[in-house]
Amino acid sequence: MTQLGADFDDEVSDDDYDHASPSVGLPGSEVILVLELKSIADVGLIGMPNAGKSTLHGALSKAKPVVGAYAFTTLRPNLGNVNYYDFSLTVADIPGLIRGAHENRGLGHAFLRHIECTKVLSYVVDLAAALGDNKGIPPWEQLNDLILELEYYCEGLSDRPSLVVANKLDEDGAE
Ligand SMILES: Nc1nc2c(ncn2[C@@H]2O[C@H](COP(=O)(O)OP(=O)(O)OP(=O)(O)O)[C@@H](O)[C@H]2O)c(=O)[nH]1
Ligand SMILES: [Mg+2]
Repeated sequence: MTQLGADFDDEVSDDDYDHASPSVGLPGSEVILVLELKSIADVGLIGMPNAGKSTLHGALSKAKPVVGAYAFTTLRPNLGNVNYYDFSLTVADIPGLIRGAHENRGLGHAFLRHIECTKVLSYVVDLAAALGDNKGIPPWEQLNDLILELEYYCEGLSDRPSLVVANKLDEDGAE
């Protein structure tokens, strides 16, 4: 006979009851894990503020980034998918880098960390930055500075496959 109640007397044997009895378990363990995402996108758009990264990102993907004619419009990385027939890749629009980013200038090195999580580096340089009355940095210096910031942050980071996007080619004198 079991103590499970009269309705079950015929169906539940004493053996069954013994199996269901709780036993003393082993002590549990606890661990705190800090996990870091190692890959956020296939391609990262890297450039000085205002170079046109977000405009390009919006043109390549369905992302709807905020675009503005001032520095630091983008404050955090945005992802978008680029689809071309059966080919698809993820592109990350990374906030603008300035000289000294590795020393936490501008938006700092938080975003250099995001660049580390992309496989291909796409340097977006503004061909119009130093044209006429514009007081920006000439394109070749932009490229040099960007590469240096990556290297200061993490030696060898700029060795990844990369391409250079010469942006704002439509501006007078840019070509
Ligand atoms: N003439 C011209 N202007 C462009 C081109 N691409 C972007 N712009 C303009 O450049 C300005 C900056 O564009 P964004 O796409 O916001 O630049 P960004 O690199 O994302 O800037 P941050 O987010 O601040 O780093 C905007 O006024 C755009 O309209 C281009 O190919 N030609
Ligand atoms: Mg932007």
